[in-house]
Amino acid sequence: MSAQETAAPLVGIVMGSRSDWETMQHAAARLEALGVPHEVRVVSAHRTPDVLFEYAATANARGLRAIIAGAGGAAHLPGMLAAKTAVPVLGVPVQSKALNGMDSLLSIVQMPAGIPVGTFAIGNAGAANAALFAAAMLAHDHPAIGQALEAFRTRQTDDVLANDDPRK
Ligand code: RP5
Repeated sequence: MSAQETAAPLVGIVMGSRSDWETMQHAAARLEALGVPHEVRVVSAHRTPDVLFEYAATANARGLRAIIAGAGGAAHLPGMLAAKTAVPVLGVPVQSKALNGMDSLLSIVQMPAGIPVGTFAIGNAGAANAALFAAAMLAHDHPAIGQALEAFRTRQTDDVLANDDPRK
C-alpha cells in the first residue's frame, strides 16, 4: 500500500465493476504521481446500490473532497452518487464493448439541472484528466499538490518542446 493510500483519502475513485479498473487505473496512477491521498473501490449502482448510498452518505464526513466515478454502459454510478452527496463527482465514461462508450458518455453527461456531474472523455484520457482535475480542485488548500501539478505541467510542456520533430 502506498503512502497516498495510507493517509486519509481526499479523493475517492469508484467504479461499477472490477472490469473498469483497466481504465480507472489511469486516474489512480495520476493521483499517485501527484501525491494525492486517495482510495479505490468497486461500487456498483445496480449490483450494490446500498453500498453506493452508504459511500455517498459518508463521503463528506470521511474527508473526501472529490469522487471520481467510472462506469460503462448504463452508467448510473456518477449520477446516483451526485444525487446523494454534495461532494463534487467527476464522471468517467468507460469504453463499453457494444457501443464504444457512447452509451456511457450519454448516461453520465445528460444529467437533469440541479444534480451536476463533471463529465470527462471516454476511456483512459478521461480517467487521467479526472484525476488532474481533482488535483487542481485541491491545489489551493494543499500547496504540495499544487506544486506537484505545476511541476507535471512544466515537464509535459518541456517534453513536447524537446521532441518537436516527429521524424526523430
Ligand atoms: C457497468 O457495467 C460497469 O461500470 C462496467 O463498465 C459494465 C460491465 O460490467 P461487468 O459486466 O464487466 O462487470 O456497471
